[in-house]
Amino acid sequence: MYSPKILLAMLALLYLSPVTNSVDVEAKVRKQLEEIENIDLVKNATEILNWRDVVQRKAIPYMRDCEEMFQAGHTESGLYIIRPVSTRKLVVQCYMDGCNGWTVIQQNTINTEITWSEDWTTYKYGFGNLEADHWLGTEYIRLITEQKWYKVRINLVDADGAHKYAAYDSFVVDSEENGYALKLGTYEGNAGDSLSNSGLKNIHDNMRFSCRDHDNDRSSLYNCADQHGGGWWYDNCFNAQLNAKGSIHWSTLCQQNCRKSIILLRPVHMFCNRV
Ligand SMILES: *[C@@H]1O[C@H](CO)[C@@H](O)[C@H](O)[C@H]1NC(C)=O
Ligand SMILES: [Ca+2]
Repeated sequence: MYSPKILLAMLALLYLSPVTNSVDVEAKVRKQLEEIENIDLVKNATEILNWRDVVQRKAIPYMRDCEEMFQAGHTESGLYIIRPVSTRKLVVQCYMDGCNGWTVIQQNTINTEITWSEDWTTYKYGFGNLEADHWLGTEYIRLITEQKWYKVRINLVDADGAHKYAAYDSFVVDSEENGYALKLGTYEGNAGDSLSNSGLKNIHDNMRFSCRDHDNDRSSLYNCADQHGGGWWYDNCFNAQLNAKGSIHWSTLCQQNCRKSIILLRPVHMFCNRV
């Protein structure tokens, strides 16, 4: 799973800690890494900021999301191992903004190397590079949103390079039996509401997820995912579609030409204790 080089680098780092038996250490590192569900989406595991804590079984790995990581004192953005309720360990990209810890569930850029044209199972368990363009996995997103009341923030860079956002004060992904249907709260932001505005032709709120081998959309003529690529909560077909190669669309902001999107989650409860 890892190039020997990376394993060696990890071992070298571990030796800095007070552990003695090298055979034990190597076995321990391998075992701990194998317990991480989506470790294949990480190119260099030594960049996981809390991996050493995880290997040494400190309390940190049992954080449920990036907000809990932040509250535990991890204020640096980057990769972290978390453990949402009802799943094994998971690596996620955390964006720590000095006040909150946001869990990144998607990133796409206009020059992306990934095709986004994946099947249901690949969307379910995630793909891409967690440090760059990726989909965390529809199942993992569902598991995270089941734990607490989350809000979502979609950061967009428009065609002119301006940074805009759309936020919804609640975000839930339904069960797989219900097609991972999207449930959104109230919109707020400056990118416009392209997901739940009933004035637009397509509404993504309450839609089920579709991709090339699962047509859950509201077009009776064809599979929107075949026509437009990627996987999304397609209607008939879309006013927003962030999961496509070379085409990041948010109809109230950009016409298939946004430069970048990032989708982030955090629990709604928190207060900012910034000093
Ligand atoms: C992996 O990441 C670590 C920490 O950033 C770095 O020191 C190391 O050189 C990287 N290894 C490889 C093989 O890229
Ligand atoms: Ca259809």
